[in-house]
Amino acid sequence: MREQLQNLHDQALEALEKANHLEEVESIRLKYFGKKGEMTQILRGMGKLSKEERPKMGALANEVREKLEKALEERKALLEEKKIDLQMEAEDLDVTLTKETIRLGHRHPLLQTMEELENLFIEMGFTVVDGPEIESVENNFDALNSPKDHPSRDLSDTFYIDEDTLLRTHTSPMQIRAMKNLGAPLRIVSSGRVFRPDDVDDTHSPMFHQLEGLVVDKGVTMANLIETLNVFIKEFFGEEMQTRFRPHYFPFTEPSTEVDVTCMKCKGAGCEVCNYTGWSLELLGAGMVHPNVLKNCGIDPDVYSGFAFGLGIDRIAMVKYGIKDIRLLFGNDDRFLRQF
Ligand code: FA5
Repeated sequence: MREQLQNLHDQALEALEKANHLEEVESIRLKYFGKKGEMTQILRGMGKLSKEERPKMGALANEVREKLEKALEERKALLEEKKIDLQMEAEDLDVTLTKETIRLGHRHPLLQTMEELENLFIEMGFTVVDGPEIESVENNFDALNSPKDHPSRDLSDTFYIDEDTLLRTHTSPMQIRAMKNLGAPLRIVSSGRVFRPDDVDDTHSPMFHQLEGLVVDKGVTMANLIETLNVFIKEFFGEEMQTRFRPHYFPFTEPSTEVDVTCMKCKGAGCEVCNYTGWSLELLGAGMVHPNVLKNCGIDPDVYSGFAFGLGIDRIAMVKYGIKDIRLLFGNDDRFLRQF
């Protein structure tokens, strides 16, 4: 039995040394210590030994068992450690590896322009208010003193939803909402999308953006309007920019004007961008709020007066960044957008 124990000991250790996987260690354990394992059998055979031999063999068997159990544990621990190392090696990050970089997006040039405009007017003491794109005919036309036969009301000039509702054709209904909700005095700007069934060309889009400004107070004059717009234009485009006020007609302002600024490219000298006029595209409409509009909003025109203006934000972005075609702003072409 001594020899048997010695052989078992040697064979088991040799097998353990060769074991490279935890599963192998487990099958060795079962081979020797399982229910029908070799070591188990030997221990069971102890009973057949003589009284003198039993304690000696018992002590030897215990020694072998302890040694083997220890060896099994050690091999198991070693292989477990090795397994973790291998796993870590496989998951290791190679920091020197170059990977295609992810380009972060940024705000659309139109939104950037809108935010820049709003911030400028906030600095000038205006409050920003927000309004709906789906408007009532009342706010978009009637309360703005627009005659029932005004051409802009035609089906061909307005997207109607039903008889009383439309997609706002300008941000001017925000004048009505602001005056009715806030009363006088007030100083607000409001920007957003507007819609007109205009034919698409370089400078026209059926969906574009406007920023409306409105000041109502005692003693407000056309001089305040011109000064406010001049300060804004110079702050936004640069000191060298000149403004040109052309007389115009809007039902909701009297007198009314349209405003152009110096061509950004030639600074007024005349070039192909401005068709050799020295002036940029028409940027905005403005005027003194019509007394009927004040009255429609419950404000006494004998006490209060006001001015209003409506800027084409897309056109402003075009002038500022030298964009020749408005369609580029809505085309979502990454090659165009990443320039801003
Ligand atoms: C108006 O919409 C008036 N509500 C502006 C106003 C407000 C006048 C307050 C007086 C007082 P107009 O239709 O001219 O005005 O449009 C204003 C600006 O929007 C234009 O100067 C132009 O810059 C821009 N715009 C007009 N139509 C288009 C279009 N189809 N595509 C892009 N921009 C446009």
